[in-house]
Amino acid sequence: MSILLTGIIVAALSLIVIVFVFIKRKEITCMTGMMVAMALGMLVGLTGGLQVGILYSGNLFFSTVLGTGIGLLAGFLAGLPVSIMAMMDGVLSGIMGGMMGAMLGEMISPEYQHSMIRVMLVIFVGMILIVLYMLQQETGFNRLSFMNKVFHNPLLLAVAFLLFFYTYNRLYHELDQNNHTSIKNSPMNYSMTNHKLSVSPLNSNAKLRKVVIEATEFAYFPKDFKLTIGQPVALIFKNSGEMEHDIAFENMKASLLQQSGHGNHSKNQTVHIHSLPGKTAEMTFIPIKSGVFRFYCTVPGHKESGMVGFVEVS
Ligand SMILES: [Cu+2]
Repeated sequence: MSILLTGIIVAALSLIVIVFVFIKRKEITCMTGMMVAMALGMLVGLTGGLQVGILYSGNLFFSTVLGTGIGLLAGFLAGLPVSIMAMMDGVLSGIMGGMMGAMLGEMISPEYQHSMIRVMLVIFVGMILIVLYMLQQETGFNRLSFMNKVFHNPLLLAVAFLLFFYTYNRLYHELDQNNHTSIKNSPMNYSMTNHKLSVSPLNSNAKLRKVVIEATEFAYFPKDFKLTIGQPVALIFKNSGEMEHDIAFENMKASLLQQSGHGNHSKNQTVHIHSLPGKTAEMTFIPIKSGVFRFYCTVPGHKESGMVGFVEVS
């Protein structure tokens, strides 16, 4: 949902630029047209690519295709009304921006994803304002217009900028609470129902569920499973590989009962288990928040190699 909000802002601002270029296409020089198309293609590609990279993390091919597609389209539409050269400039910049954005979204560690989106949006909005200002100067748009006055009043501009980001941040934070809904759109989700659960009751009276997750080089088995809210779970993390692996659950809230084994640690009710090669570690916790949560290996490069999965808490 928070990604959707950012997407809407990016799409709305891009549309304003494209419509502006289209209306004033006769007065825009080729040089300015190229500059505008390049800026828009690159910015939309980067911001859009970053978001699809995060949304479809684990599938770099899909996010790259989608990211470059978004950037290419924005650059194409901004450049087309002015000249072929501007269009080409826009398309190429869009492809480059989309590719880089998708890679950034794929590689960035989950705790910084939301900050990165916010930083990118600040850059996006700032640059689009400069592009609009440049277009307005170029086309001699009514010099006494409201927009012109706003642009020439730094104080007003700063206040408007701050107000915009304050509102955006508040909205973003609120929507982020329903973060798991965006994960539901992931292409990996379809396999959720097809997989068998390696869960067996340890003691049917105590209602403690035992869940075994095995890690090997760059895969979890099972890679998705279900938990029940309020039911204690003994999560056994078995490392059958030749490297160190861990399992970290993103945004999953749990009350921790006990933890054993080497190197386990937990902060703020998050579940994170670490296990050395050939070793098994265990943690008992009670899931307290429903939703679909992603889990992954935090060892650099492992998530990208396929150590990602989903847990559904209901
Ligand atoms: Cu690993």
